[in-house]
This record gives sequence, structure tokens and C-alpha cells, in this order.
Amino acid sequence: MERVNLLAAMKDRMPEKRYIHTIGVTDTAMALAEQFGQNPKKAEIAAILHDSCKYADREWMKQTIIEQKMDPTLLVYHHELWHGPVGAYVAKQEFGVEDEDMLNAIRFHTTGRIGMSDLEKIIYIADMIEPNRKFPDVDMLREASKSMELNDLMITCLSHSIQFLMSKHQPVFPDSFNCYNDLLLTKK
Ligand code: DGI
Ligand code: FE
Ligand code: FE
Ligand code: FE
Repeated sequence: MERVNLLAAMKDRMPEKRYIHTIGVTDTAMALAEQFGQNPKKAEIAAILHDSCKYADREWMKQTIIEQKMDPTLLVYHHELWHGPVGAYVAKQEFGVEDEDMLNAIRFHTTGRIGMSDLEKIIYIADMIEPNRKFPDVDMLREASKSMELNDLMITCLSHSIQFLMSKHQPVFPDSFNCYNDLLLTKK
């Protein structure tokens, strides 16, 4: 499916604010893909679809996680973590995305994981720094994105997310910690 059709489908599934976020992530992901030598077309489609299930029915997502044999640990953690994995499933089933790298970028956009590809990192970072995001430090992260290499930028963004969760005494999904350690341990 093409950009316009996918965007139209997203518009029907989410409130205006989330749709504007989706466009912001898409533009940012495409720019980061250019900057880091990745395929902007893959970044575009993955970004458009990344939050397709943000407002999906919670019970349906739970059943999908069980039926599709996704990581059962997800169900123990906050339901906010479900829309990435279920979104990857919908991207394939409903929107015909076959590319495993694009599906992983959608699947792991909230948590990260061990062994993230460049495209996965780009979607994670774009989700965090797109122009409509407002949180303290977002300008610092946007600035960092102009000069840092991709791995360091990913470490900076992920550690910010983890520290934010910890500051509020929220549980942190194991993939996020594992991703953080993996990024540091495999650093050249
Ligand atoms: O869907 P978005 O709002 O664009 O962003 P997202 O998918 O990156 O994150 C969705 C929410 O999930 C966000 O409010 C923070 C939360 N979150 C991310 N990682 C974890 C988490 N919440 C918990 N409890 N544990 C995590 O590891
Ligand atoms: Fe999300
Ligand atoms: Fe995110
Ligand atoms: Fe998002």
C-alpha cells in the first residue's frame, strides 16, 4: 500500500492528535534514514504503521498476543506495551507488510530489544523526538540527533526512557534493559 492509503487508514483508527504524531514520526524517520544511510521508503511505511494499534481493543490485543504466541511476558506488564507487537501483526495481516525488518521496527518500537537493526533504532528514536513531542529534554535529544552516531543516539534515547520510568517507579520491560546493556556491550 502507498503512503496516502496507509495514512487514510491510520486517520480512521486514531484521534487527530495521534495522527499528527504519526505524520511527525514519519517525516522524522525518513530524515533519519537519509542521515544514517538507510532506506527512507521502509522507514516511511514502518513509521506510518507504528501506532496503528494504539487504540485497539484491549481484550482483542490480549487474545491476539495469546493466539499468535507472542511473548507472554507482555501480559504481565502494562497494556501500553501491547500495541507494538500487535501492530506488527496487523501490519502484516491487514496492510501486507512482509519485510521482517519493517515488522520488527513496528514490533519493538516501544521497548527496543537485543540486536536492533538500524531501521528499528530509527523508528524508536523518531517516535521519541518527532516535532510534536513535548517533554523536558526533548530539545536536547533533537539536538543530539544532529551530531551523534546512531548507536549513541539510541543509547541516549533509551536511557532517557528507562530513567523516566524508574523515576516514577514504573516497571521496566526486560527487553528495554536487555537492549540498553546490548547497545553498550556491543559498542565498538
Ligand atoms: O505509542 P507512543 O505514545 O507514541 O510511544 P511508545 O510506544 O514509545 O510508548 C508508549 C508508552 O509505553 C509510553 O507512555 C511509555 C510506556 N512504556 C515504554 N516502555 C515501558 C513503558 N511502560 C512500562 N510500564 N514499562 C516499559 O518498559
Ligand atoms: Fe507507540
Ligand atoms: Fe517510543
Ligand atoms: Fe508513537
